[in-house]
Amino acid sequence: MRIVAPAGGIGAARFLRGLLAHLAQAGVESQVTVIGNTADDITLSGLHVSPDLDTVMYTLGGGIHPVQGWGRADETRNVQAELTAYGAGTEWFALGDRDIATHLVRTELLAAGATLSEATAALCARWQPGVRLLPMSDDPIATQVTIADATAPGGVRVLHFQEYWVRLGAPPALAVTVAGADKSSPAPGVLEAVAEADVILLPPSNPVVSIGAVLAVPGIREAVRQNRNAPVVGLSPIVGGAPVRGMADRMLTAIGVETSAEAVGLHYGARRHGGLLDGWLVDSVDAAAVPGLEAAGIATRAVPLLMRDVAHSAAMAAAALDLATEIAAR
Ligand code: FO1
Repeated sequence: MRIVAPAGGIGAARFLRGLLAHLAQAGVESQVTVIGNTADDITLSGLHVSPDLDTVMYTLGGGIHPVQGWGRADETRNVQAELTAYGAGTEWFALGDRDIATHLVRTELLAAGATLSEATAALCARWQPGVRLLPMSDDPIATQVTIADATAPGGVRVLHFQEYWVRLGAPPALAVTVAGADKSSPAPGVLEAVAEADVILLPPSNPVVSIGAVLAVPGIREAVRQNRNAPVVGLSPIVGGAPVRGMADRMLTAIGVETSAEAVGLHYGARRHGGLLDGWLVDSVDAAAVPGLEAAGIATRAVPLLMRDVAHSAAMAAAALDLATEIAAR
């Protein structure tokens, strides 16, 4: 079974870990291709950091910091302390010593002319994540968030996503822009993977700055819609009216979408009405959303969506694949 999943960071990585566990337990012969969001990427101290690619790679490769969900386990921050002593570096974005090695290898490869895809493949050769991890694009794309700022000209400030999220703690946002996406192309293999997929899953990532950023790369959304052999099943990142983690509520508000499992499902839209979804999983607490989503043409199931451990995320993956099978059998 060829499974393709656009992915953001922590939520997607934890879901994918459950997916791989389920496929192994069920003895399903499968290849999983992950299309990683690169619009969170940031250059710090000259190093190219790809947070969402690294979170997937580390989580599935066994090197992730288990509590944070980003960065490396068993981390130290001696380099960052030295940078601070020089008055250099950016203390607000924690770069651990082990993590810096990843960014050094990536940056060295890019400087030698490699593409982000090639650099990602080289890093994954070490980590063996058990999926094919493709950047959504090898072109520069950066999510920018606009906030109100009375002290700034025009009363607004446009921020790099990481500064908005990590440095400022995600204050209310007025707009979100995936800068550069319109001029970008999908990375090699992305469109082919989508076209050949048997199932396409939208993990419980941020629908605006993670999945939304991947879908903003020209050609990817259309490739998903055009592959009629592959049921598209998404999992709500919103449970009981709130994001399970992160700032999806502020991002959804910025684009005028209510923070609910139903609103996000309708935001992705039913494939039969020009959207993406054939199926949608909401948490059991949001079971009341099922009839409205079904009426909108999206096959919907209410199942537990809190990923407390691998077993829970494996059960979620099983539920998503079961729904995909049901949809394909129609
Ligand atoms: N998130 C934080 O909240 N604080 C940090 O200091 C931080 C550092 C960091 C370093 C490397 C990396 O790959 C991710 C890091 N993140 C940090 C998480 C990151 O902001 C998010 O994982 C994604 O950008 C959103 O999905």
